[in-house]
Amino acid sequence: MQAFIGLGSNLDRPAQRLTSALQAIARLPGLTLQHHSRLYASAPIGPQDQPDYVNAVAEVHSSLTPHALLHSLQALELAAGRQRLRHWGERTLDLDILLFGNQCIDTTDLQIPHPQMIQRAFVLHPLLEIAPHCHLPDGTTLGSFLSQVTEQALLPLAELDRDALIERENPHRTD
Ligand code: PH2
Ligand code: MG
Ligand code: MG
Repeated sequence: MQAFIGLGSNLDRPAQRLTSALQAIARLPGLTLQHHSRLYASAPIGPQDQPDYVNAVAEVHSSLTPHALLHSLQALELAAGRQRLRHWGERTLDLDILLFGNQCIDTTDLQIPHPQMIQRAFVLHPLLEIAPHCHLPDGTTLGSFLSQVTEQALLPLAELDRDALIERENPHRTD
C-alpha cells in the first residue's frame, strides 16, 4: 500500500536528524522508501517560543498494516531520543502517518488522514512536491488547500544551505 509519512524536528540538529530518519525509514522491514521531498525550514505552528522546524515528507510502499507502521515509526522516534516537551511544542523527531492508501482510520492512537495535514504548509508543500496529484480518500485534491496556508513561512533548504547546516550542526564530521 502507498503511504505518506511526515517528518519533523526542531531540536538537536534537525536537518541531520531528518536525513538519518529517512535512512532509517528506508531500512525498516516491510517498507520501501519510494521518494522523499527536499527538507524545508518552517516557522513553528503552535507555541512561538520554540525553534524553527525542519520538515519533509516521504512516500513509502508499506506491506505493514497502518498500526504496525505506527509502531515501527514510534520505535524510530524513541531511538532518536525523542523528547516531546509540550503539546504542539518542540520535539527531537516526529514521524506522522499522513495517508495510507485511501484508508480512513479513526482510533484513539491513530487517525488517518492526519487530522491537521490540510492546514499545514509544512505538510502540503513537501507532499505535493513528490506527489503533485495527491488527494484525500474522498477525492479532494490536496493542491486545493494550498491557498489557505499562504501565510505560513516555509523555505526549502537548498543543497548548499543544507550542507552548511549539517556542517554547522556537526563541525567535526570527516566525510
Ligand atoms: N510540529 C508540531 C508543532 N508545530 N510546526 C512546524 N512548522 N512543523 C512541525 O513539524 C510542527 C510544528 C508538533 O508535532
Ligand atoms: Mg506532528
Ligand atoms: Mg506525531
